This record gives sequence, C-alpha cells and structure tokens, in this order.
Amino acid sequence: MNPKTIFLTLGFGLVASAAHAESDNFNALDADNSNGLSFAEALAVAPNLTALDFAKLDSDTSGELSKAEFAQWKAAAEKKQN
Ligand SMILES: [Ca+2]
Ligand SMILES: [Ca+2]
Repeated sequence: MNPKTIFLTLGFGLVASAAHAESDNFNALDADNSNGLSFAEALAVAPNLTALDFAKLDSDTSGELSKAEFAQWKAAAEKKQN
C-alpha cells in the first residue's frame, strides 16, 4: 500500500463514520421510513423551514432530503452557529 492509498483509505473511513453518526438522527426523523425526509418530516427538526428553503436543500429535486442532503444541511447549520 503506497502512502496515497493509505491516505485515501483513512479519508473514506472518516467519511463513513461521520455518515453513520448522521444516519442515526436521519432515521429518527424519517417517520415513514421512506429513506428520505419529506418537507413535513424536516419541519419536525426545523419548524421555521420554508418550502423554498426545503427546495434549496433538495439538491436533486427528488422531493425528499436524502441522507447526503440532510448531512449537508446539518453541516451548513452548524457552520452558521459558529
Ligand atoms: Ca420519510
Ligand atoms: Ca433529494
């Protein structure tokens, strides 16, 4: 294994563990277990969220927030607080 491979392996490991931590919260919010957060489900965690905000978060316009979209939202929200 060359150093670059080791670096990539470690990097993916960190991403995977971060994604796992997010998924716990995500699954709790996904009330109907559709594997996506609808606008109504997102309102449970962010009551002030508007439909426009939701549309911006739904980057692939699937109508639901995927785990990845939810993680991005959370990361952006945490950035805002700092
Ligand atoms: Ca759902
Ligand atoms: Ca989506």
